[in-house]
Amino acid sequence: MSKRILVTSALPYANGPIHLGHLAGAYLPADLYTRFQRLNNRDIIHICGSDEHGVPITIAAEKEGISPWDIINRYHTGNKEVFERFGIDFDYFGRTSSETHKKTSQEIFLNLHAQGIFTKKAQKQLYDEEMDMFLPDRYVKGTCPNCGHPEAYGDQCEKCGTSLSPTDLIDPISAISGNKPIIKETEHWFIPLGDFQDRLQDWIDSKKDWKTNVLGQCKSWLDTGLGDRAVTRDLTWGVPVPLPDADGKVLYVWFDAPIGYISATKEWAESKGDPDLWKSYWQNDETSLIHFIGKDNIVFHCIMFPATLMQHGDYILPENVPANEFLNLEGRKLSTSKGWAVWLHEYLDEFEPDLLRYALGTILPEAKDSDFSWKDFQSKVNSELADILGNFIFRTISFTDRFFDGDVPELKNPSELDINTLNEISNQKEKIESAYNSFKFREAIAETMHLARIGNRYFTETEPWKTRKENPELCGNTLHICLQISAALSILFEPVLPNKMHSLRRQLGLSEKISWDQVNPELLKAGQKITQDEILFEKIEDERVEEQINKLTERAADMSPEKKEYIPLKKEINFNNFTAIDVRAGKIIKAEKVEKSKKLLQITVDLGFETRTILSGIAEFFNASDLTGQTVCVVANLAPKKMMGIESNGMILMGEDSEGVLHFVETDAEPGSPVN
Ligand code: B3M
Ligand code: ZN
Repeated sequence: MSKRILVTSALPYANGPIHLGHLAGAYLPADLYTRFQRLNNRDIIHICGSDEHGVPITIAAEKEGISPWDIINRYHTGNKEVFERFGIDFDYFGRTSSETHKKTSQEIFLNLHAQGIFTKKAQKQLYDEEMDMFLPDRYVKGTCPNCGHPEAYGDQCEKCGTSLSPTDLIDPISAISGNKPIIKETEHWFIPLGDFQDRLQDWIDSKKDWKTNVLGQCKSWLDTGLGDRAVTRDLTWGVPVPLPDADGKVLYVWFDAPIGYISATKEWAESKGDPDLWKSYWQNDETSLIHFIGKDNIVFHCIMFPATLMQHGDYILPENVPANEFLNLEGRKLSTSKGWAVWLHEYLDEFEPDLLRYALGTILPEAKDSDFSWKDFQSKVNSELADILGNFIFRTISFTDRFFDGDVPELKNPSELDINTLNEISNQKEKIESAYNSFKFREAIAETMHLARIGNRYFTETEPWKTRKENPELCGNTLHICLQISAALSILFEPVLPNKMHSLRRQLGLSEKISWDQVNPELLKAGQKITQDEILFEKIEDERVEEQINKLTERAADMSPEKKEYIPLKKEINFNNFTAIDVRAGKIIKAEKVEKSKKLLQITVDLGFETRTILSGIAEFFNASDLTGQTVCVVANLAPKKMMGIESNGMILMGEDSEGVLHFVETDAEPGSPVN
């Protein structure tokens, strides 16, 4: 067992708020793991922070017309706070715009540069002439060469997941100006990942216990063969490349961001008054480094960053990278740009953190994508937290309170069932800890809930409401055992439900200095006082989740590109202007092409009181022979107009759709009827 554990979770881009997809990918599993290890008195720190560089930040700033600093300050502060409210227990939440980070990433870049690792070469890049800038990564959009998706980004197609270079895109356009870019040459520093191929392969081959989804991605990268990767970009926002011939160049965000884990650890050490402390985590073989990330970050954490660290030589490599797959929402892919997301701050304004920690914990996308739905959230809260755990604790404590004066009864002459039930505490404890240690959080949570289920069943089977009168000793045994299970649960459920379990321990009179190894069948002493105060879990009414579903669908509808608003095509008129037009119902009785005209049809319309000849520019859309019998609306008081030697007396109204196709405005009214 390693001496120390260094947990990192992916640095969220400071360009938007945290949503449930973020939580399910990295932060909740990282927090469950960290809390579990802390309970086991392991030396563990959890490091995170804001990723404040890269194109996602500058594009967000440009969209709002504010500076990147405004964007990162807003979201860094907001995200840090919302993580705290949710109970993600970071030891340090740094940011990559800090001085420490700039220094640290420049040092690491220079170290590799001094070893002669990078190759500098000219590269053809897309360039926006009007904006006078290169268009790296997400600054350019176009059609994916792999799947034909028309909205692929310069670094990745989000539809098929292929990672791309800007020049791979078909019909690229600049994401900021919409201009068609030109190709221009520029120089960059590249890390020749091919030179690391064998070392990376050996290292990953040794990771027998990594998750199959992670090993699968690594294998596919390694099998394709690693090439050169640019570690610099032509941008003004980022860590400047610390070389004399690098004006206007910054480090590629995926070069500097993972170094953010190191710089944040340095800042943490400083905040502890022990500035060198970070070294015992990053530069010490007795530390296990664990990266919690989402699946889209695997290549950076398992190939690129390890290559950097290997070459540098002074740092440890990750022991495990338990990356999660994606979380869908109500059966659809989560998408912030489409408004299909549940924001954590909005959730927390409505519900308690522990409910989501549990509900989301039971559906973490550990092996494959999973789906969050509000109905499922409600059912997890109502039929598991409230009906099983909450009910078990409530009946145990209130029964003790009412019939035993709140004293833990003694266990006397336990039956076989009593002993077996008590043994379940240790059985479940073992199963739970082995699940936590192997990053199987869903299983850990299910096994913990299982202990509550065992307790609930035992309570029902032993019928203390009957034995209370018939055989008080048996009744005392039931309550003794149920209280011991409750006490064990108050620790075993601590990683998932920290607030609720705190409250439970208070009711059971347990001290706050708890640890996992205390969990045993004798946590409570006979005679010890317990007090009932609050009910742990209230059920969630249907209306409350329906409200959430409505909020989600309304927002998505609001943000949908199909959403149309009224854009006036003509200036406002008054009522008299409108009534000045004499529109009548009519029926076409004859139509023919006007000779030598591509567009005009000569149409004879029955207006009831007379027949009129009207010329209409619809020949490209209709066959003259098809029009007989068509009902139409006609502007009857339009001044006559001569075209191609024929006088037109009126106008047939047509609707024009978004493709420019014309449609008749039909009416069932008799010819001659006014249309108002
Ligand atoms: N900011 C990407 C992401 O949010 C990125 C993670 C950096 S971890 C070093 O998916
Ligand atoms: Zn694609």
